[in-house]
Amino acid sequence: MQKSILIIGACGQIGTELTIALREKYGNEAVIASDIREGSDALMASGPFELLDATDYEAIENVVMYYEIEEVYLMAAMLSATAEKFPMRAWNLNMNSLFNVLNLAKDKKIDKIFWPSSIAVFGPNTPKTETPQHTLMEPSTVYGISKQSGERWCEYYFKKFDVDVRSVRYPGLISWKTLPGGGTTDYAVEIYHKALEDKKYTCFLAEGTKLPMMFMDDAIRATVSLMEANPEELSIRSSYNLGAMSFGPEEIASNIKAHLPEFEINYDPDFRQAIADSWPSSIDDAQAKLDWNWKPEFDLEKTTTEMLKNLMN
Ligand code: AKB
Repeated sequence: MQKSILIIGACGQIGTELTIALREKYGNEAVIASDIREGSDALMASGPFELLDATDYEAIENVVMYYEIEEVYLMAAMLSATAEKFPMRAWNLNMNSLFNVLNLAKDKKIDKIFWPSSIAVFGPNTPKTETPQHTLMEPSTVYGISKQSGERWCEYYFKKFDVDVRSVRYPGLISWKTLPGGGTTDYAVEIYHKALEDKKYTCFLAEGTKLPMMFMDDAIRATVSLMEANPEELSIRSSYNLGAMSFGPEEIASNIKAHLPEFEINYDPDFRQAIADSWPSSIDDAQAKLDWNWKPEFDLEKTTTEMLKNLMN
């Protein structure tokens, strides 16, 4: 029998593409999309959908029982910039949703969990370049504190209750199908939209703000590979560092200029600059490479070509 998968937060930036990818792999009926609101027409039409609040344990349990769910991908979260504005709402959403699925697995109602962490787990005292898997963390943002706490709980549930939970620390993600919302790395998506619409973009991060980034196809491939990996091979049950490329806004702008010579970038940094300044500029993902053969396929040039090609259509 085909395994049954639930995606919570299926209508967000990652959830949308993950749902499509998992439906292609396991069949439309095997992948139940859920979110607090409905998503794109393409997502809604492609398979089962449930309106679901990630903080409501009983509602999740009902869906899990009804569809005989084995694996849960918990993609619902409040990201870094919005979380600074609503700290308690961010903490409640990011932590309660995680406890809901960890407890379902502890009670043997589901077998496996994917939960996304982020480069936001690192803080201003962390080594900035080639940030190691194990290092000083001390996150200084609401979102980062919730993600680091989440990592500790994942490892605890794995060790204490044998819960099969797997996680990666996503860098900023660049995609054309769904817009991100409320993140500090969102500029790296907005810039492509504005380049095509207005031929200019005012960036909310300063020139030289180098951050780790990844094209969505790589992020989805990483997620699915980690979930398919042999559990014996996984040495990390908090969350794996994951790298692909690192650049500042001026580098992405000059890449866009190579395709659209009239494009102009300006800088007007806001409160998100302080968040970006607390994060690493590049990531050492040797452990992910070693344990489950992680290898990125998209660099900045390839990403820019894909983004412009798809957004122009
Ligand atoms: C954000 O900017 O908040 C996210 C992240 C790096 O986790 N994209």
